[in-house]
Amino acid sequence: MTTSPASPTAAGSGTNATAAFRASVTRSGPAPADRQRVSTVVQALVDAVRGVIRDHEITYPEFRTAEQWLMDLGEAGEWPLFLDVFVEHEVEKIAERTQHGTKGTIQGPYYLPGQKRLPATATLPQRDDEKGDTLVLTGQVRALDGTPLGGAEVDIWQADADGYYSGFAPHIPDGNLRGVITTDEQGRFEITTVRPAPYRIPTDGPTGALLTAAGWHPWRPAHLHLMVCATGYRQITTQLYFQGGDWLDSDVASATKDELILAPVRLGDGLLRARYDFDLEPV
Ligand code: MBD
Ligand code: FE
Repeated sequence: MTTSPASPTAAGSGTNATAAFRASVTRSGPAPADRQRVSTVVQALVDAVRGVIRDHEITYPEFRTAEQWLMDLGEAGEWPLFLDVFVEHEVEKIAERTQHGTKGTIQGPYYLPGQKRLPATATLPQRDDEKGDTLVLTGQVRALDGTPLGGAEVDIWQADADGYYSGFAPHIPDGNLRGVITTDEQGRFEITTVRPAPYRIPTDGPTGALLTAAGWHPWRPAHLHLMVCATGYRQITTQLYFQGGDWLDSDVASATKDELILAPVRLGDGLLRARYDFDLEPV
């Protein structure tokens, strides 16, 4: 057993994200495939790829490079990272068409279920020497018609002040900066945490190699992830961003929305405070 803190690697976070994804799909089980739907969608996908090859006159060396890179992506466990960064936002926009109330956005690859359950006013689990500005997020969960939803759950997870997630970086204790808050009778919550740093896609893995090869930056703006649910209401999976923060207008994962930007204020006690209310639609 090693006691020196290992530094995070793409292989480490990718492998853990792949394991987390497999665990999540085993729980819900695969949807039965509709043969016509599979045929239509997969045909369209293959046609799109063939179209790119024709339009851009893809060469054999380019094709072999792509094959190699796709195999690397799987071996590094980075399929969840790559798909959630480059594709999930498009799927979320389809879901958004039928979703009323608070805006959702992508879940990303770093959700872990079963975190510590906390009362309405709580501090997220953190290290004794947790780095960063203290942030207090208050708000209310309510129905679209304004009814407060007591007993709702606010599942929150975030990166630390260095931009790393517990469970996906070896030097952070399990469960750090993750928790499931239950709202009080008024539907209210007050979560004390630290302000996260922007997230940088690991540069030492295949997704990072692609970003470098294309000259694209690897950054997501600083964000909190939240899943808000109450019995009888449609669950919201979303993220909250910080006004004035870096990368808000060029998120590599294309997952920002104007409605999801917090404007924290620093009061006399030196703490950053922000308020955000969640409006859930009935199922
Ligand atoms: C993240 O933290 C994230 O939120 C997404 C969507 C993709 C990669 C890392
Ligand atoms: Fe994230």
